[in-house]
Amino acid sequence: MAISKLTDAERASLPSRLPGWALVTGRDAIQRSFKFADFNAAFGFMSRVALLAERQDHHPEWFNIWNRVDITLSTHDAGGLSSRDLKLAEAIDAVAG
Ligand code: H2B
Repeated sequence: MAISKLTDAERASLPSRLPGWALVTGRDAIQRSFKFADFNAAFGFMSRVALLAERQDHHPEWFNIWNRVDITLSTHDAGGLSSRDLKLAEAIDAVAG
């Protein structure tokens, strides 16, 4: 079962649907950077995101340095953005509060 990439209409809705996220230059992906009070808060966030990513069977590419977590989302099985990335991004935003 192939996963389809986002349609042009879905892409056009990105800024209003996911205002905190930006398209990655040179790649069909979205990214957002999160900042927390300290490493403990950042890692707690990552732990919660890890659990929901597992539940969705959809996983982030991410980078953490102390209180900062940079997340990139793209669907490897589709070779670009799909609705799975939007669903995960919305869930991540909800976890971040
Ligand atoms: N995560 C992301 N970001 N893209 C995928 O295509 C993907 C994934 N595929 N997590 C899933 C796992 C797939 O490899 C497993 C076998 O369902």
